[in-house]
This record gives sequence, structure tokens and C-alpha cells, in this order.
Amino acid sequence: MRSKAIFAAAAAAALPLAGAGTATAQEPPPPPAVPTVIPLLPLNGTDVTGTATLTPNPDGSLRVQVNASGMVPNQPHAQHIHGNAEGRDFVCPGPAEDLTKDRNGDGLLSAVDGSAAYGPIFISLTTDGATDSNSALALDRFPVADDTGQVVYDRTLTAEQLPDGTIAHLADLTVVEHGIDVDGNGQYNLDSPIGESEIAQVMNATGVPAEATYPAACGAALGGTPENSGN
Ligand SMILES: [Cu+2]
Repeated sequence: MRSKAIFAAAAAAALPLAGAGTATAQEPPPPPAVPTVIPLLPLNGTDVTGTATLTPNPDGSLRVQVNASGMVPNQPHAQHIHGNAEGRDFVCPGPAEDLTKDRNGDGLLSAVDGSAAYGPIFISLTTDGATDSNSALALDRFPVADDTGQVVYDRTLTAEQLPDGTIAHLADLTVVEHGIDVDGNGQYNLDSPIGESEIAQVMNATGVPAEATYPAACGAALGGTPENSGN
């Protein structure tokens, strides 16, 4: 119940951002195009490795590149920038947290479990179209891993697509790659041991396999203020 409240609040908080940003310039002015390279570390026993690279451009846009291997081959992988622009430095769940945050006892960290550390969905890293939190589960618009399990993504988000404060708070944010294969059958299925996605149900989407939404890897940008992380 607590998690549903958190995500309902996050969804509500995201709504005012949907139409914002057209008239308001980013404050402070965007820094020069210095890439922030974020190593992706495996979660839930995956072998995922890779990087997410965030590069702010002088025009206020943000180039996002993801290169990850060890993902479930030939499956779409939801991916998001998590966190917010309110000053908390979000982090990736550590090994100890894997158990303490695992509320349903399945031995894995669900997307909801992980959000305690890596934060709410901030930007959906879709391949085209909308990038707000309403696209968080748009599996038809997320990159599909190739048959070796590699995900390659490169999209420049316009200043208008970025929630206010994104560039100024890049160091606080996390990048999360989703999609695991618990039963080893090579696809996301509802009859896996982890069943249906809880976070999808919270977002009023039924019939989404939990395998599609459980986090496979997380990366945290360095340079924020960990003392405010609340952990
Ligand atoms: Cu995510």
C-alpha cells in the first residue's frame, strides 16, 4: 500500500510538468557539453554491464546514450532516468538493500522496491514520441536488445522534453534499465515465478509481466550531495 501511495504521488507530481518548459528557460544556463558517463551495474543477478552517457548541449537539450550488454535478447527494455530535480542525490540499491526493500519476499528487487533508492520515474528513455512518466511502460517504444543481448540507444531530448531543473540536477539522477528473464525461457511471461507487474498495475496497466519491469541494471551519476539522500 505504501508503495502505491508513493507512485501515485510521483505520478501526480509529474503531471504539472507535462506542459511546462515551452516558455521558461532552464535556470541556471546549461553547462558546456561535458558528458556525464554513468556505469551501469547489475541488479537482480543479471550480468548486465555498460554505460549511460548524459551530455547537455548549449541549446538546453540533452543527448542520452545507453550501451548495455547482458540484457534479455530480442526483448524490449524499458529504461528511465529516475530521481527528481529537488536536490536529493539518488543512488542505486546496494546488495544489502536487495533484501530489506524486498517487500513481497520473492528474493528479487521489483521496480517499486528499487525506487526507494533510485527514485521515481523522471524521464522515459523512449525511442520516439513522448518521454514523460506517462510513457514509463510504453514497451513498443523502448529499445529492443539484439540477439546477443545488447541495447544501444542514442536520443537527444529537446529542452522542452526535459522537466525543469534536469540539467542542473544531472548529478543527482539515476539511469535504470528494466527487463529480466527469471525463468530463463527467453521472453517476458505472466506465468513466471514473479507473475504480473505490480508497478504496471499501479499505473492502471494490467497483464504486464513483472519480468518486463523488474530492474536489470542501475547507474548513478556522481557528484550530488549524498547527505541529502535520505538513506
Ligand atoms: Cu525505470
